Amino acid sequence: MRPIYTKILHSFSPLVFKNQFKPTKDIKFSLFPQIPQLSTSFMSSSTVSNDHGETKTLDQIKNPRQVVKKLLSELQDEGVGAKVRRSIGRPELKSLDPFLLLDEFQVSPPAGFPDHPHRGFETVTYMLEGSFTHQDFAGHKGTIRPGDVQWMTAGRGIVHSEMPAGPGVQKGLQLWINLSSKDKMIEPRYQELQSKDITEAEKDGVFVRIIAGEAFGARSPVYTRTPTLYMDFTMQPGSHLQLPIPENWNSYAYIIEGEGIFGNENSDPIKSHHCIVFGPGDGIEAWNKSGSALRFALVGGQPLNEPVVQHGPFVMNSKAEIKQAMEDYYMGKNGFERAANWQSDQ
Ligand code: FJE
Ligand code: FE
Repeated sequence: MRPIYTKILHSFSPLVFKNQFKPTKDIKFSLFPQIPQLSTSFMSSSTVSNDHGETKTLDQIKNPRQVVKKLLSELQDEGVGAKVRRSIGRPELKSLDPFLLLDEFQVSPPAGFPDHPHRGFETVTYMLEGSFTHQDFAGHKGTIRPGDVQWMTAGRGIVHSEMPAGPGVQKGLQLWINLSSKDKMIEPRYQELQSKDITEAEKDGVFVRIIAGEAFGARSPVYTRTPTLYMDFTMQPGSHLQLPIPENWNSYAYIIEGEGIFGNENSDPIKSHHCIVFGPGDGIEAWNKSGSALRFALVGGQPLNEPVVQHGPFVMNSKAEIKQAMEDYYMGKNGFERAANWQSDQ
């Protein structure tokens, strides 16, 4: 292996975005294979009925999770001319098993994330403002707009571009979720949800968009191969939230707008662009004691507890598998056949 590849991929240099090979069109993958959803029996909510047949959901949180880490994400360069506020994936928060990276991106043309590979994990892109077009080496192409989600399981290999679809600044969140060793080499798969298809629910001044998992008795159709919950909460002033999260999962919140109190009612409010990591417990509690709306993403996932060896956009379990991934990418093998000669047209 030529050492230059190591440097290129490791430094996330723009050179990783230039693929030298020519296209072939021989790999097909189904965009929406039917995979049964995981059971939701972990939820500690229970439903009670009274004599009049009315039902009420109880969120039984006995041990609320406390904030164990708070990180302000500052703008840094990424991709080609793009800016991201990275929280997970920074030296201070190298990873939060199963999460590998969390970027709040803001990108204006001509900046973006041109042709680059992925192997061994999933990327979840959630648009906040503006729109982004993605194109991959198997001919899949689409544009996501505010409130839309693209849940991409890279599996054994994807090469794609992710670029702004309109003028001006386009904003969103991109989360990288690790795949377990048994799933790293699965066929790539996309789950795309338009904003109108995202399940929404409301309770006592707390509005939620359910990207993955279950809240307030409603659930998302997204299949999460690594068990994950992903919510976009908007809390009105004066509202209070309790949400169960399975005890052994890791969880964090990323504040998008406004300020909120998390974990302990008497703690200081946390403002936008902060990522907070929750400690152990059976759920989270949040309060909006400010005069304006609070919006945050709440994410939880079951840790994989496996070795993580990352080389830029390749995340595997060992150095040998990383070496293999780089060889496969540069030689156009084992899932990267279509990388040969492919170039996006954006
Ligand atoms: C990248 C590998 C990548 N943050 N936020 C190497 F996959 C990426 C990359 C992104 C990215 C894309 C979007 Cl749409 C949003 C992101 C990293 O594509 F930047 C490097 N250097
Ligand atoms: Fe990507």
